[in-house]
Amino acid sequence: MTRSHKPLLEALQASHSVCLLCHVNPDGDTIGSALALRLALMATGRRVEVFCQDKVPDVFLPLPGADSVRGFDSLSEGERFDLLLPVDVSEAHRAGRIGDALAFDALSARCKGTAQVDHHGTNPGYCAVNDVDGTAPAAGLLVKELIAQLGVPLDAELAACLYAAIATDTGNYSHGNTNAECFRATADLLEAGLDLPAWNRRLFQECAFAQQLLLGEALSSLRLRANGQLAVMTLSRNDFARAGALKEHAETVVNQGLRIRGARMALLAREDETGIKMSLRAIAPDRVDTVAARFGGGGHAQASGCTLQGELAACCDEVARAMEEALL
Ligand SMILES: [Mn+2]
Repeated sequence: MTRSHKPLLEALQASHSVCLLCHVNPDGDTIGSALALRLALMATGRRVEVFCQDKVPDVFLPLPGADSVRGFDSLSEGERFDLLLPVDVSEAHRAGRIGDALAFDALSARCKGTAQVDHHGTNPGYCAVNDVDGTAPAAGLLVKELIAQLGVPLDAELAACLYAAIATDTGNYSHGNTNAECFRATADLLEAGLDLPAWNRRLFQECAFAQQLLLGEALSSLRLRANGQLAVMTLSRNDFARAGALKEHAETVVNQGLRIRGARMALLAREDETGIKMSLRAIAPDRVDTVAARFGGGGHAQASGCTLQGELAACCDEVARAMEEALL
C-alpha cells in the first residue's frame, strides 16, 4: 500500500524551517517518527527542531538525535518557524502546555502554517493540513512513506528511528494491529541496514537494575484469585525503597500478571505520594475500563488505571473484588 501525502509534502516543500512536536508521555512512535522526519528534513537542507513537553524516556535515548529533543523551556523569545508539525499527536491538547496556553496554540503563533501526521481515528483534524490515517498501525508507517516521497533514501539511522516507531505501536509486532504493511516496511528497514538484534535489545529487553529488583518484589507478592483468572500484585513504599526503584520502574510490572496461563485479568496496586495507584489489565474480550471508571479512573478497554485513598492491602482487595465481578 502506498498513500499519497501530497498536501503535507507541499506544506513541507514550502517550508525552510520546521518545528516537530511530540505528544506528552512520549512513546516510541511519537519520538521515533519525529526523529526520522528530523533526519530526512535535515538531509534536504531544512532547519528542524523537535519539541516535547516531557523528557525523552531513557529507553529511547540511544536513538539518533534523541539528545536534540527540546523542552518548551528552551524556546527563545524570537524563535520562529515556517511550519508547525505535530507527529502522532491525536488532539491538540496532547502536545501539553506552555505556561497557561496549550503548547499547540503557543507554538502555532510562532509558525506560518500548521500540518500534522497521525494515525488516531479520533483525530479531529486540528491543523491546516491533516495527514491522518486512522487505519495505520503506527505514525511511523506514514512517516516512512513521506520520507520516500521527499526523495530521501533510507539509511541505518532512519531505519532505527522508524523501527522504534513501528515496533512500539505494534507491541513489538504482537498486537492485533500488526499487519502485512508492518512487516513489508520492516523488511525495507532491514535492507537499509537496520541492526535488528541491537535495537530490539535496547528497546524491548534492557532495563535498569532497580527495575528488575522491583519486579522481584512485585512477583513475591503475586497471588491468584477467581480460580486463577485474576493475578494480583502489590508494591509498597518499602518495596520501592528496598529495590532503589523509581515509580517509572513499575510501569510494565502489571503485564507480568497476564503471563500466567489461565489469567484473564491482572491488577497491580502500588503506593505513591498521590495514594494507592491501580493498574488494571485484561485480555480481550474481558475489559477493565468499566471497573476503573467505578473508582474514578479510566483508560482503554484492556488497560486502565485509577487511584484510591487508604491502606494498600484494603484498597487492593476492593478493586480486585470489583474485577472478579467483571469477569465475563
Ligand atoms: Mn502512535
